[in-house]
Amino acid sequence: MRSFYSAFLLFVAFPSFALDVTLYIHKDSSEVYGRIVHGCAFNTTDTYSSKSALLRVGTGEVLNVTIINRDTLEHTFTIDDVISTGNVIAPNGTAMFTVTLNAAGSYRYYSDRSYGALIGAGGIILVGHQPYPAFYWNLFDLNSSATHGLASGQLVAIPTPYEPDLFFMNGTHFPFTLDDPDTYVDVQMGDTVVISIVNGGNMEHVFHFHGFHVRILDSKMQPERAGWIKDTFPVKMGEAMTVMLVAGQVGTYPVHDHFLIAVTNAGLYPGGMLTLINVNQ
Ligand SMILES: [Cu+2]
Repeated sequence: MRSFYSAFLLFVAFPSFALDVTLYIHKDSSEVYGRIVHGCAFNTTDTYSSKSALLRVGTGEVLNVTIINRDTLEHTFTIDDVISTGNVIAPNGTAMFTVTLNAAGSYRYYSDRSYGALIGAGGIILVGHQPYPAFYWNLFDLNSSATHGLASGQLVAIPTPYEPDLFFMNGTHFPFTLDDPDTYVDVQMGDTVVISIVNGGNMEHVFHFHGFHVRILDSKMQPERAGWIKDTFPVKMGEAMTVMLVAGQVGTYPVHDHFLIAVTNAGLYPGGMLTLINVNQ
């Protein structure tokens, strides 16, 4: 009886399902509101996009990540408190990592090199919280003129005082946040969904929901807030958190950073970290 029981536990603890993904590290420049920005990202295709990959796995599911580094500098695949050593991807090299996350919630993955993390090389892994549909807000801010020195490695830290001029959700900014189905929360009346939020930027952001209060399901940096029901909450630097939204009323409602500087594009309002929740009848 005892051996039967432990065999059963073993089966539960080590399910045999797995997700295999390939990510490409790209570094490139693009024009955003007339400013040239040097960015770095983990992309799902072999073409640069400022939107880093958003991954979703089940709790305990094996995640096999193959990373192809297209940069001429080494990078890392880092998840705070999960993988922080032996995680280097050589310049123009390939490396494979296997990660199993047993606790439901949001995780931030990133390259911990200054020429990675400080110009946007990071994304989200959402674990569990099935069966709810998920949306993702990968937050990032930058000072466009500093990105060039950071990208080359000539600058290894953000110059102070930090004066960010561009603000991103999933590599894009309002009004284009409404063109991205991960950022624009378009749901049906009565739906329950989760929103996975990571702050990979260089300042705190404070999110304000119009029309709804959301339930904080998990938070890496403020775990005591799990279970709180709020319409405004801080998303600290390095934070990874998940909130639950119950779409209980029809209509269109803004969600934005309460620091109004972050709701601009190169000083022009409205822009940046602003999206909408649209609840259809
Ligand atoms: Cu508001």
